[in-house]
Amino acid sequence: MSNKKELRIGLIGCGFMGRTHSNGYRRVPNFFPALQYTPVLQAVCARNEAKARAFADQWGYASVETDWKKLIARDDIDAVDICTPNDTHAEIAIAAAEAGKMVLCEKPLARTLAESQEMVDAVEKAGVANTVWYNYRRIPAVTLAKKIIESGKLGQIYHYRANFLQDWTINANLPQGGEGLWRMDASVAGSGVTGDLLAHCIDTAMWLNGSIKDVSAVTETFVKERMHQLTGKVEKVGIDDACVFHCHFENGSLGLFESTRYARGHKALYTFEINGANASIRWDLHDLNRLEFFDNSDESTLRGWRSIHVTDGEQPYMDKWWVPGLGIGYEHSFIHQVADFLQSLETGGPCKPTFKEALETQKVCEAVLESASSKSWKDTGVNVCIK
Ligand code: SOE
Repeated sequence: MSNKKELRIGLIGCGFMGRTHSNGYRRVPNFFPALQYTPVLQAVCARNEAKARAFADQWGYASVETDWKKLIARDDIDAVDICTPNDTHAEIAIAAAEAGKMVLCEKPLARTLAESQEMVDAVEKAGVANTVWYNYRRIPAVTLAKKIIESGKLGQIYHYRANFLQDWTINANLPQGGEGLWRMDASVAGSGVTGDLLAHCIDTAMWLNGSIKDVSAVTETFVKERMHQLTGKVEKVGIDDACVFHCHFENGSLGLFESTRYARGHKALYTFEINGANASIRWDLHDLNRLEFFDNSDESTLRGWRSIHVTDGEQPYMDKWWVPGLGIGYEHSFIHQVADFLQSLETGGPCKPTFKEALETQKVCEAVLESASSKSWKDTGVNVCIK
C-alpha cells in the first residue's frame, strides 16, 4: 500500500487553464515520485453539467459539481483550484479560505487591487496554503536566469526589457464577452493586456530584478466598440488592447515593457532581456528551452552570445525529465508548479508567488492603468520584495 498523503483537488472552471492545471496534477506523480503528497482529482465544477462531465471523463475527475459553493462545502476536498474568469476569483477564493481549504488561483489574482487585498486578507486570516499560477517562473531556462542573476554574474543591473505580443483581437468583427472571449470584457477581466499579459512580465521582472518603484504608461484601445456576445448589442470596449510602460526598479535599473494583442504575426511572443555591467541574459517563449547569455569576461576573441540549451540534469527541474538535449514544453511549467506546491506542503514553506506576493504585481498593474489614464508618473506602492 502506498504511504503517500492525498491532496484532494476541487477544480473550478474547465477551460484552457483547467486543462493545463489538470495535466499538471496528473503528470506530477510520474515525474516527481519522491514527493510525499499525491494529487487526487476529486471533483471538477462548471455551470454547464454536460461540459463538466465531459471534462471529468477526459481528465479523470471522480465527480462533478455545477455550483462552486457546493464544491467548497464538501469535506472531501483539500484544495480549491480557481480556473474561472477573473471576476469570480475573489468571491471563490475568499469563500474557499473561510472554509479552510487551500487555494490555488489562476493569474491575475483578481480584477483590481481592492479585490486582491481582500483575497490576501482571507487566506492570511484562515492560515491556508495558497499560490498564484504565474507559471513562466517555472520554465527551466527562466529559473536558470534567476540562478545566474543571484550568483551576481551580471553585476550592477541597468536595464530590464520585456514584451508580450499577440495578434488574436485585430479583427474588428470579433465580439467581446461571453465564453472564450471574456478577456475582452473589462467588467469580467478587469483590464486587457495589462492584467492578462503584462502581469506575467511584471511577476517575472520583480522576481528576477526586484521591486518596481514607479511607472509611466500609455494604453490604447484600437477598436472602440464591439458586439457583446451575451447581450447581442454593440457596446463600448473597456479594455486596453495595448500597453507600453517604462519604470524605475528599486535597484536603480530602468524597465521597459510592451504588450499588445495587435502585433500581427505574434501569437504569444513573451521575451525578456536583462543587461548588467558584466553580463546580459535574454529569453524567448517561442524557444523556451534556450537561455542566451553574454559574459563580458569571456576571452575577447571568443566573446559572444552563448545559446544555452537548458536540458541538462544539473539545470533547474531537468533531472526530472529525459536525457540531456531533449527539450520540454509550456505544459511542464504547470507540472513544476504543482510539484513545488506539493513540496511546500512537505516543508511547510510558501509556494511562490503567494497571494501576498501576487498582490505586488497587482499594485504595479493598477499603477500602470492609473498612469495611462492620468498621463502622469505613478508610484506603485510595492513594499514586499518578491525577489
Ligand atoms: C491569453 O491569450 C493568454 O492565454 C493568457 O491568459 C495566459 O496567461 C498567457 O500565458 C497566454 O495567453
